Parts: sequence; structure tokens; C-alpha cells
Amino acid sequence: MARKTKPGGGWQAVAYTLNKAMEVGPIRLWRRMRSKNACKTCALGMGGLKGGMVNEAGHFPEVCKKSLQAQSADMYEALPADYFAEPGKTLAKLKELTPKQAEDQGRLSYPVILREGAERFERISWDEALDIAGKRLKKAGPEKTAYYASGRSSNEAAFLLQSLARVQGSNNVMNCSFYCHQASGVGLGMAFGTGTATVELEDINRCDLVFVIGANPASNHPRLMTQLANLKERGGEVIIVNPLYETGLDTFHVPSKVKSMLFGTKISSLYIQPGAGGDTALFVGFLKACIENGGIDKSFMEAHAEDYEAVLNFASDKSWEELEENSGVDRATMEKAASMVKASKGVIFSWAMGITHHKHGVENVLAIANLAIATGNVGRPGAGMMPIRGHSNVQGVGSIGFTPALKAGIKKSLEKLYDIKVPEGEGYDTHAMMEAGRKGKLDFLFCLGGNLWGSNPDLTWATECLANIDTIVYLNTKLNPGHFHGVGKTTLILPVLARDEEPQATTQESMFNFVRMSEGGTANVGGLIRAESDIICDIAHRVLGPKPVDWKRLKSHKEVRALIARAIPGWSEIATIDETGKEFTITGRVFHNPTFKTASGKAIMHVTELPDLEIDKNMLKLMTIRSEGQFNTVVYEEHDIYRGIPHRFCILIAKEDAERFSVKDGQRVTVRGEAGVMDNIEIVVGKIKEGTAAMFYPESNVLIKPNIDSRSRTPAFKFAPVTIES
Ligand SMILES: Nc1nc2c(c(=O)[nH]1)N[C@H]1C(S)=C(S)[C@@H](COP(=O)(O)OP(=O)(O)OC[C@H]3O[C@@H](n4cnc5c(=O)[nH]c(N)nc54)[C@H](O)[C@@H]3O)O[C@H]1N2
Ligand SMILES: Nc1nc2c(c(=O)[nH]1)N[C@H]1C(S)=C(S)[C@@H](COP(=O)(O)OP(=O)(O)OC[C@H]3O[C@@H](n4cnc5c(=O)[nH]c(N)nc54)[C@H](O)[C@@H]3O)O[C@H]1N2
Ligand SMILES: [Mo]
Repeated sequence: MARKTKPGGGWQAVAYTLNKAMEVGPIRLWRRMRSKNACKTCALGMGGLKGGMVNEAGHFPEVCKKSLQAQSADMYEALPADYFAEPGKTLAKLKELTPKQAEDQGRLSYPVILREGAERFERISWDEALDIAGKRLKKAGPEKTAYYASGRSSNEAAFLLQSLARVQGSNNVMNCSFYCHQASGVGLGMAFGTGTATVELEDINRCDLVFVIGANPASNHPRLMTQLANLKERGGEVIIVNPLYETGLDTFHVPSKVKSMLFGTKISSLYIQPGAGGDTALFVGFLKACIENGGIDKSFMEAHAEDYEAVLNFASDKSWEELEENSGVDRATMEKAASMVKASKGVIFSWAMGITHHKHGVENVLAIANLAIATGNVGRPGAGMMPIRGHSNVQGVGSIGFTPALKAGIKKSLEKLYDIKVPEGEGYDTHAMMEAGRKGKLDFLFCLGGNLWGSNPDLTWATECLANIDTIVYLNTKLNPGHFHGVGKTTLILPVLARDEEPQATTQESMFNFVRMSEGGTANVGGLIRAESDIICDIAHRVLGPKPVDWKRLKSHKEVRALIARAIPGWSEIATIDETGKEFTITGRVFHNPTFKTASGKAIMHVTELPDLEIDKNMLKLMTIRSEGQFNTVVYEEHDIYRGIPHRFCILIAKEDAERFSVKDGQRVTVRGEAGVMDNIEIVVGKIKEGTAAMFYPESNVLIKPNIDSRSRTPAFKFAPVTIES
């Protein structure tokens, strides 16, 4: 019996919205949703000074269930004053909380500490918390301190924290991107000398074909679905590349369109299902087919590309058999896609984690870039590269320099701004930092948001890495399992305001390089919650004193923006945003002309060898993915409505594999991975490519070994060999 799946969007999204509204109060929620603050969820971006639910093209209403989810979750009540003293709240007990239960506890509203050897967290004053943090950070020194940032914090807070690191003399500054879109940054850098999208939002209205590769925007970037629906309505095409048949990418009910809401909009024109990891071969195959059908643009390459001959020869020389075998897609389908590319005037290539979460993530991105360059579909309006970014401000956090290596320009300006010498060393990426922890090379870890523990592969290993660190300081809005499993010898949790609660305005950057301002607001819950920037400045002052940087003065976000304007290329407009209220696109990022940021100004093509995708015949290639009802490690709903998956402890496999392993839909099995085992997992038989399986992150992270891409340093979260045992 097949499970019932549902098309994406539509009434269930509306019903959910009404439900949430009743929980936290409809008027209160509506006010928050419409307040002048950037949306908290994905990096497609909406809101800001033009008001909530407005996109950068000024369109209203932009509706998104995710945004509501995040907003109403921040409006939950605060933890009771004596929460951690309650009998059932020992560390051992709190470790039993599921991600959803941890989230549902409520807002953090006072600082707490887990002292060395203690059995429970204990409430402390801000002064004591900041003194301990400052003293320990100072004692640890630059080499033994590391700084991690997730992507929800403001540019101002992230800039302050990376400034603290550089002035202290540390390059151990890394963000969640290393587990996310780093391969996109590296690949785009190699091909075009840039790390971000080459297109702006408006370009989607100018193109006539969009590739959606290894991404599930129906759940993770719902507002992109509106753009895709618009494209389809005006006669454009959408090619989906995904081992899993995502019903939401087939048909989507766009909540802001009446007709679409009633009848649904057919999104995919062509749905291609490669095997997990098969995209490099697939894009080489597309290129080969474009060479054969005359779809490549020789004159574009001659004028604007380097090294194209080697890449064209490589694609021509690869046999169809090898490309079919490695990608899992037949030649006729590749030729069909190539003919659609040839027939199009402008193609946009969009992708997300299905591309980057591989040992060959960078090759995947380069193979996509090769096709774009060879067909002249980059460097002009309505055509180009569009990594679909994750967190609402992950791009800003990277742009303002929260990365181990600084671009030469940023490094020089920081040295001048602060009268310091930025250290020479390389600095840890996220995985290297975890390993350093394990080896006892870290004494202090400063986490600006996120759930570092829960985001890691091999959670036993992750626990061990963090347990060896003397002091860990977490700045968070809500509790998550990382606070209990990812503890150091001493652990502090400091509560922070979300962006729409901050007393001062903050800024965020969207995946289209558009900088928005959030005006802030008042706290949703009472308590002793502070702004991220405030806490960072207080700790910095304790560690470094008032010189060379006056941290007290930098508590003013306007002052911080003045520094960002001077330090970060392309950001000069941020200096006057307080007066002008003018949100802006960072200069030099969008490529509407084929002059790129490489040394020669040309795009560079790279030969992409096909990856080794062989695994043991008795194993499946596991992709760990997000459900409809979660935001990263935060779980809001246990079931996945679009895919028809009843709860989080399921494994989705193909009919052929169910037969091969002699298991049935609904049966409970044991799933064994390289790092661990999960018992009592329910089989769901669905429309997924044979040989490939899917489970939900973060629960399934216990199964995965950190198999790291050597160039992006990203774990292969979408290619974990597992066996099924009944
Ligand atoms: N609601 C919601 N929105 C979110 C998030 C969230 O958790 N919830 N997270 C945010 C963040 S930080 C990020 S990075 C993004 C993530 O957004 P996505 O990348 O869309 O999320 P995932 O669920 O990790 O994986 C996406 C898709 O990749 C496919 N896939 C897996 N392996 C492969 C492969 O080898 N090849 C191909 N072609 N496809 C593959 C899966 O079937 C799945 O459909 O979303 C952001 N937005
Ligand atoms: N197996 C597997 N592992 C993965 C992935 C996968 O697809 N599969 N995806 C990877 C990806 S793409 C990513 S981006 C990472 C996610 O890694 P992270 O970004 O580290 O994790 P999140 O779950 O997004 O962090 C959630 C926490 O952020 C805090 N928070 C929310 N808003 C704010 C705020 O405004 N300020 C502060 N200071 N804190 C706030 C809340 O306390 C919440 O508990 O996980 C990675 N890990
Ligand atoms: Mo991400």
C-alpha cells in the first residue's frame, strides 16, 4: 500500500497558520509578522524596513509557513524562574529531551552555568556569567580559543565577535557554512572569483528555465515556489534534479494565488532522479548532450572563458555508459534536458544541500558552472548561478568576515581600523575545530547561536570533542539538545534577544546579496535577556580592556555599521542606512555582464573527474534531509505532511530495495551506519531512486562518519552508507 502524500503549500499551510495564531494570539502574531524586521528563516529574505512579508522587489504579501513557525516559537513563554532547580531537570534527565521537547520548553530568559562536575545547570547573575566568560577566555589565549557562529545573528554581532577574535590574535573563526554551502563558495570562487549568487531576485522574472538541483524549496524555501509558479504561468520551464520525488516540487499550492490555492500549480516540467551523489556525472552528461545538439555557445566561451577546451574534450570523451552508470540517469533524459537548455533564452541554475553535502561537493558545483558557461547562461540578465542559501543571515555572517581566512582587503582594513596585526595562521574550519577540541587543543569555545553539537556527524565523536574543552559559552534564544550533550568542562548558556526584539536596529544579508535592516522591537517575554552585541562587547571589554578598541562605544550598532562600511568591500552604503533607510544590493556581486572577478575577468572552467560512488552491494546510500516541520536541528512537528512520513524515526526507500532486503512498508528495522546504529526505524516505501535512502537530520547524525570534502571541508551528509536489518 502506498502512503498518501500531499502536494506542497495550500490548505495545510493555512490551517497550520491559523492554529499557531490561536496559540500565541492572532493580533500579536500578525503585528510581529508585519513588523519591520527581516524574516528569521531562510536566506531568500523578506521583511526589513519595507515591512514584514515584503520581498526585495517590494511585493506583498509573501506568505510562508516557516516564517510563522519561527516567529510563533520565539513567542513561547519564558522558562520558569527555577526551571533548572526542578527535580526532573538534572543534566542526565535533560539529555533525554528530543529536539522538539527542548524547543517546546520555552524561551531562555536568564544566564545559567554548568560548573565542572556538577549534575545540573544553575542560575547565575549576568555579572558573574560575564566575569567567568571573560576570565576564562583571557586565560585560554588566542590559539586555544575558537569562535563559531550560526547564521541567524546580526551582521553587527558577528562583526563584533570576529573583531574580538582578531584583536585577541585568533583566526579560529568559523560559521555553520562549513556544514552547509561552503562548497558553493569554493566552487563559485574557482569559476567566477565570487562566492555568492550571480543573479538578483528580479532575474527569475527574466529567465525562462530554472534548474532546481538537490533542493526542496517546497519545504525549505517556500517563497521560491511563488517565483517558480510565476515562471510556469508565463510559459517557462522548471527542471528538478532530485533522487527523491518531492511531491511539493511536482505540484504546489501557492497561498497568495487564488487559482493556485484551489487547483495547484504544476511546477516541474521535467523531474530527473539521479542516484545520491550522481550530479557531477549528470552535469557532464548534460554538457556532452549540449555539445552534440549544438547547444553550446562557442563564441561566448572564446570571449569570456578559460580552459574550456579541456572541459569540452573531457565531456565528449566520456562514454554515455559511464555517465549513465555514475549518475543513475539514462541518456535520453540527459538529452531531453539539454534540448530544453538549448531552447531557452535564459537559464538559472539553483541548488542546495543535495549538491554541497558530498565529498565531491565542489566538483558538483563546478560541473553546474561548466554547463552555465558553455551554454552562455551566466553573466547576463536572466541567467546565472543561484545557490539557495540556508539561514536568514548566513551570507551576511560570512561577508562581514566571520571566516577563518580573511580576504586581503578586509584584513588590511581591520588592521588599520583597530591598529592591530591580524595573525598569520590558518585558523580552524568547523570540523578542524571539533578535532582540535578532541585533542585537547582548545580551552574556550564561543558559540554565537546555533546547535553545533547537533549539526555534526557522528554525535558520539562530537560529544567527545566538546567534552574536552574547558569552557563553552552558548548565546541562544531557546534550548536545544546541544546544550546538554555538547557540554564542556564548564558550560554557560546566555539568553539573547531575537532580531525583532532588539533595542537597536540590526542588518541581515539575503542570498541575493541584498542588505536589509531590521528595526528591532520589544522582548516577547520578560526576563533578563540581552542583545547579542551587548554581551559580546561586555566580554570583549573584560578580556582586552578599552584599548585598542573601545568596546563600550561599539555597543552602538550605528558605530559598528560605520566600521563595517570601512572594512568590508561593497558595503559602503551601510554607513548611512540609519539616516537614509535605504536597503541595498552589495556592489560587485551581481553579474549582468560576462566580466567576472577572476584575475583575467573570464570565467574559468574546470575538468570534473567523476566521483567514486561504489558502496558495498548490501548497503544503501543514505541522504539525511529536513522534514517539512523542522528548521535545522529545531523540530516543530513530528510528521512530514508532504512526503506522507508519519514520524521522525523512519527510513524512506524504493520499492525495488524493499523487495531486495525483504522488508515491507511499516515494518520496523535496525539501520546500521559507519558511526552508529538506530533501532526501531519504520520503513516507508516511496518514490525514491533505487539504491538511495532518506532519513531525517539531526536524529540520524548518530549514523554518519565525518567523511569530509577536502576542499570545502563539508561532511558528506547526503552520502552515508547504511544497511537495513530486520
Ligand atoms: N523549513 C525549513 N527551511 C529551511 C531549513 C530547515 O531546516 N527548515 N534549513 C535552512 C538551511 S540552513 C538550509 S542549508 C536549507 C536547506 O535546504 P535543502 O537543501 O532544500 O534541504 P535538505 O533537506 O538538506 O536537502 C534537500 C534535497 O536534496 C535532495 N538530495 C539529497 N542528496 C542529493 C543528491 O545527491 N543529489 C541531488 N540532486 N539531490 C539530493 C534531497 O532529496 C532533498 O530533497 O534550507 C534552509 N531553510
Ligand atoms: N546530517 C545532517 N547534518 C547537518 C545537515 C544535514 O542536512 N544533515 N545540515 C547542516 C546545515 S546546512 C546547517 S546550516 C547546520 C545547522 O547548524 P546550526 O546553525 O548550528 O544549527 P540550528 O539548528 O540552525 O540552530 C538552532 C538554534 O539557534 C538558536 N537561535 C535561533 N535564533 C537565534 C538568534 O537570533 N540568535 C542566537 N544567538 N541564537 C538563535 C536557537 O537557540 C536554536 O536552538 O547543520 C548541518 N548538519
Ligand atoms: Mo544550512
